Amino acid sequence: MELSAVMGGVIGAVILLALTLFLRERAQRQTRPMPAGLQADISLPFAAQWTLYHNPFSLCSKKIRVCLAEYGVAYDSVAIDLIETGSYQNISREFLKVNPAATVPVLLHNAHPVYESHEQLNYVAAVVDQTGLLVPQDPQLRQVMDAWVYKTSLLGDDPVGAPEATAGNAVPGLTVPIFASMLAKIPTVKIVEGLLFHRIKKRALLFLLMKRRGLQKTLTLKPVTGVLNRSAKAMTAHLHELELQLENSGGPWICADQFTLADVGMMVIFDRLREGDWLHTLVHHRPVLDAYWTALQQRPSYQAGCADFTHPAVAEATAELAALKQADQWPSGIPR
Ligand SMILES: N[C@@H](CCC(=O)N[C@@H](CS)C(=O)NCC(=O)O)C(=O)O
Repeated sequence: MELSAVMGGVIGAVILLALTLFLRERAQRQTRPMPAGLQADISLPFAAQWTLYHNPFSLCSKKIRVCLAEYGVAYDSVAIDLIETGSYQNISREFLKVNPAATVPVLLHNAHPVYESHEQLNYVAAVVDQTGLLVPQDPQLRQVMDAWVYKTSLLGDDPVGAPEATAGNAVPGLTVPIFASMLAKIPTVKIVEGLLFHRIKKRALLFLLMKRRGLQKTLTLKPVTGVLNRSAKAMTAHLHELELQLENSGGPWICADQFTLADVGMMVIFDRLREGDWLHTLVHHRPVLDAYWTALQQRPSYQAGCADFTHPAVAEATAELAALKQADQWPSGIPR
């Protein structure tokens, strides 16, 4: 037999083996959307009353951490890496048993998972808040709070495509510069794992592109400038609505003098604006919003749920974005 025929056979066998291994692995790591709220029919092997699967940087993880801190609820903490903080631990076989949708946060109460962070806020309140600590007793104010919990939610699989829907949805687009800075330090092979196994391929593809181009070149990509401009415009509108609400309520909170779950949702959005170096453009020049942000940072829950979880790569990204602006190297055509 000719050498080339032997080589061809070997290469074919290797490809077949790799494909078999890949298909077997993929079968073990099936991802699918999950329904929101408490899943009473799912029981996982957990002994603690409350367990939280979360990521230091994730917006929705911050939200439930702040809520638990406000209520003084103790929980078992399980940190899960996302690709931006180091690896795709959220698509590991172990984590997919906890959440087949591959997202954090997941709150477990007596071993039953609760999915979606806005549902988690309401769930914790329903279980622990007998006195209305973070939930107004007045029905009208309750409606206001519910509306703002919704407005601060991150909804759907493609929030970047719908930043006008909620202030929460305007966040991922404004996070792109932070992602681009963080991904520079992540090995390409780790990002490819997402392409192979994550149910949403678009995100992994975008991350690969960011990784290849680096921060500054990512910021000049046409689709990225489009996303940044659209998200900044949408966030400006959401913040304008918040400003009116704070003026109407008389402050210092969304529901007047009661700090509620709605402020929990807003706190983490403002914290993300801080991380993305957007406060100068979107908040500081608006006294009502600036005073609100100052008050939010003074809550002990801000320290416990946000500041105490500062990820070094995020702090570096924030500094990098601020430095680019200061050195006048921020691309024109996108908000600064
Ligand atoms: N609507 C969900 C959003 C959950 C979500 O998208 N979480 C992000 C972090 S904020 C995540 O896990 N991303 C990982 C990934 O998609 O790979 C919620 O409010 O909990």
